Amino acid sequence: MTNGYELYGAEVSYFTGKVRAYLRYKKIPFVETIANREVYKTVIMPRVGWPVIPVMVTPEGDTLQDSTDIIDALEVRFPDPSIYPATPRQRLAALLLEVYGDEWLKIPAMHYRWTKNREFAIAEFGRLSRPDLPVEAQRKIGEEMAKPFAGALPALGCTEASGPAIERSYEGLLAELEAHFAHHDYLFGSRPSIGDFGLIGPLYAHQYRDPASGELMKRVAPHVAKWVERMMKPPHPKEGEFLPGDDVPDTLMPVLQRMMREYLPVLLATAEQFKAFLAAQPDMASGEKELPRAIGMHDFTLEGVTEKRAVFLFDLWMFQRPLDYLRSLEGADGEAVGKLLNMAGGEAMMTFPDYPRLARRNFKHALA
Ligand SMILES: N[C@@H](CCC(=O)N[C@@H](CS)C(=O)NCC(=O)O)C(=O)O
Repeated sequence: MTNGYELYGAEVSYFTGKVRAYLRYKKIPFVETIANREVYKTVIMPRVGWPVIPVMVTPEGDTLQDSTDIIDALEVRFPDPSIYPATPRQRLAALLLEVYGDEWLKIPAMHYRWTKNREFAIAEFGRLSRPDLPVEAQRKIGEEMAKPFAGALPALGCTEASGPAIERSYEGLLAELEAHFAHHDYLFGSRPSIGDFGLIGPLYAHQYRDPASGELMKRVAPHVAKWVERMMKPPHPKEGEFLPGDDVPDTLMPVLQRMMREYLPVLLATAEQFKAFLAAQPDMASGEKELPRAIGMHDFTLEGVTEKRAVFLFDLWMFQRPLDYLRSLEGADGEAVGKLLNMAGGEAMMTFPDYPRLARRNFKHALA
């Protein structure tokens, strides 16, 4: 047994923010420990096998990793109030926006952090890892620790060529969310949903807390900044309702349209590339060899600019959630979400090709 729920993470971390916001809304008692060098060595590596946060250790001593798996395990233990809308349009939109926040909005988050908040991020990385050292030594350590993160920019498609398009897309998204949060506390009413928790990942640590990004958000999208504050310090934990009548507010349509326009072609190409990859790699198709995180490169287009990015399996694992839900719907429910997807420009989701199912084993992707 341990002392309640233990969260290992950091203020600078995308997915720790998602889990922390959830724990606070649900009023689940937890202790957060900063994942410094010692914690990576003594807790994260032995339990998870690779360096990643957030990690949760339950009171029974079980390890959970991946924000989605952490949240879903806790939803079983603390079901009320559910963060999953019960009605089809809201639920599908929430699941879609979780994937969008988790995977696609990494692009602007990483672009802004490492091109506009670099010195701050390096100082924070050093301070969190080695609080015992003087500032100059922390800076050197921060510089080392930042390498894999800043080095991931080209794999995410963040380059000098795509930078202006990333900024146009992100500022467009901020304007769309601003129009929504001017009228609603959360995406679907007065209760946060899994979609809100997906979006808070990029929109807290990177886009609100990093100073240059926070200045931009507060200036051009003050209602979005207020939503971030509500998410991170819920004024009414465990309260609120989803809008009646399965309403997906019109103000969310431009956000869903942006997701479908920018990201659905990438998901389709990723599914096709995964099938081709397995056909060419029998030892991976048979499960003998571990799947890699990325399976090559492909083109993507943002605001008219085409750039290359790595093809990540994480996207396909996450996309199974809205896809499974969509495929489970019949009759009037199926028709209702069909109309929603049409309006969002996401018709292609209804004929999305089957692809080999992904599961998580030993905190990594594996064929199910
Ligand atoms: N999708 C995972 C991803 C976790 C993740 O990417 N964590 C970042 C920090 S926010 C990290 O530790 N990355 C190290 C790596 O990916 O190698 C989650 O939801 O927990």
